[in-house]
Formats: sequence, C-alpha cells, structure tokens
Amino acid sequence: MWVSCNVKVRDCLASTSVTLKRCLKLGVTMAKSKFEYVRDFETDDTCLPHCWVVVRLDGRNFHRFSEKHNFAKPNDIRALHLMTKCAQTVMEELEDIVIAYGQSDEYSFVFKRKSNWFKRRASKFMTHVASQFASSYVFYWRDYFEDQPLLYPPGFDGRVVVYPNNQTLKDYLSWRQADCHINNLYNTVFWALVQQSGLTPAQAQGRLQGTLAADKNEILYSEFNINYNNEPLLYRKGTVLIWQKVDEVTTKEVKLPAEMEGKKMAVTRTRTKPVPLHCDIIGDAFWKEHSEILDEDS
Ligand code: DGT
Ligand code: MG
Ligand code: MG
Repeated sequence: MWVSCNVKVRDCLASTSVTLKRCLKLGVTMAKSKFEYVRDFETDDTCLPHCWVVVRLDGRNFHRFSEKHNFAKPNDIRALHLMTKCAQTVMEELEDIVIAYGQSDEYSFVFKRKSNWFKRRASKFMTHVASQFASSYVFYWRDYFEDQPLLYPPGFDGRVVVYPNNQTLKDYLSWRQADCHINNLYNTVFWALVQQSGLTPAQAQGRLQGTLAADKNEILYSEFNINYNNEPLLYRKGTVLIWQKVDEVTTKEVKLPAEMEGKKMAVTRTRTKPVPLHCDIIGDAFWKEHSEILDEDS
C-alpha cells in the first residue's frame, strides 16, 4: 500500500497540474519528506506594504575594472551609456519599476508602492535586478566598447531599501544626484590638474584638500577656462530613466492591394519605453512635470 501510494505521488509530482488536481480528487495523500522542515529556516524578507522599494546596484571594485578597461577619466561616455542600456533592459524585462537613476558605476531602481511582484520578497527584487543587469553588461559590452575586449567578468552588489513615503523617496534620489554632483565636480578639477597641469595625483589631492565647491569652480575657470555649468548634463546630473511614449518607425512589406505587393511602407507604432533624461531631480519641477511617477494609483 505504502509503495503503490508513493508511486502515485511521485507520478503526480512529475505530471502537469491538471493531472495533479485529478490525483488529489482521487484522495491520494501527498507524502511530505522528512526533510521538509528545513523550509522553516527560510526567513521572511517581505518588503513593508505600500512602501517604495529601491534596489541599488554598484559595480564591484570598478576602480580596478575602469583602469583595466582603459575608461576615459573622469567620465567614460561608453561606460555610462552601457550602464544605461543595462538599466533599460532591467526595466523592460522585470515588472513594476517606475523610475531608475544612475551615475558612475551605480543604478537605483524604484518599484511601485503597490507592487506585489514575487510577493514583495526583497531577495527576489535584488537578485533579479542584479543578475539581469550583470548579464546585460556582458551581453551588450561589445556594442559600446568595440575596440576594448572585456578582460574579466564584472560583478555588481545590490541592496534593498524601503522608503515609507514620497518625501523620503525623493530625498533618496536627491542624495544620489547630489553625490553625482559632488564627485563629478571633484573629479573634473582633479583630472584637469593631473592631465593638463602635470600634477601628480598626490599633489592634485593636496591642492584640493579643504576646498569648497566655489573654490573648485574658480580653479576650473581661471586655470583651465572651463565653466563647470557648461560640462555635459550626463556627467553633472547622471541619468534618470522614466517610461515615456515613443514613436517607433518600422518598415513593413505591404500585402494588399495587388499593385502594391512587395513594396515596403513605413509604419509608425507608439510604444512605452524607458527613456533617459539628464535633468535635475532635486527640485520640484521634475516631479510636477512627471506627477504620474509618484501617483499611488498609476
Ligand atoms: P566597491 O564599489 O566598494 O566595490 O569599489 P569601487 O572601486 O567600485 O568604488 P566606487 O563604487 O565607490 O567608485 C566607483 C569607481 O568606478 C571609481 O573608482 C571610479 C570608477 N568609475 C566609474 N565610472 C567611471 C568612468 O566613467 N570613468 C572612469 N575613469 N572611472 C569610472
Ligand atoms: Mg563600485
Ligand atoms: Mg559606486
């Protein structure tokens, strides 16, 4: 009896859910293995309901990675565009991401407050984002670094933080954009001193010690004729990805009428895509213009 029942159970498990339901109707009891108890060791990592869930990724030891792969200093446009391509892929492949923000070797992804993707399990959010991003980085590498082979597999760490309301979420994103500004201003002066004035990195560091933003702007302007405000927005503000309607033009072969057969025609389709913007997200203007992002029911 025990043997035949077990065989049925095994057959049920191996079959489709329809057969499984039939087996259950027939009254076959599902035996639990004695090992099942180890499930209880799994901890609950459900993100608090109705909060914004943010996953932030950061390149692992990109100081070394950027050196080994000859990234331009302080900003490598290929590397920044590749990061954004990976982030767009994450938004398209995964569910419920409403906005993403990236700079340097990091990207933050914000999931809808009401998202119930994978029952809001933090580990699922984080691992799916990190693995999709990392595989995309390798997959699309050649499209951005044509002459630079990928020398070793890059990695990204991830963390999940939940923010309880719109203000804390906006402050989080402001913090990342302020970080972008502070680092970029520093790096722009630092590399100008090294590359154009011939200072050693240690000398440049010493020169900048204790300087304020105004001092750095002044050095850039007076010594290098660089107006920091004219530096590319991509470098100064980072990249925001939001969903926007985009017209896509494709060519299609025309079937009918007969006299037009074989001819190609341009067809315009409207699609919603993650579109990159390089704008300020610290002030209110961005959030007013894109009020749907924080709208709880959107
Ligand atoms: P981690 O994150 O603790 O594993 O260590 P790192 O080395 O990734 O440190 P992190 O994330 O604080 O700093 C990012 C590094 O990546 C930094 O050393 C500069 C480098 N990096 C990022 N983007 C660029 C770029 O466009 N050009 C160059 N030259 N370096 C970049
Ligand atoms: Mg890093
Ligand atoms: Mg970083």
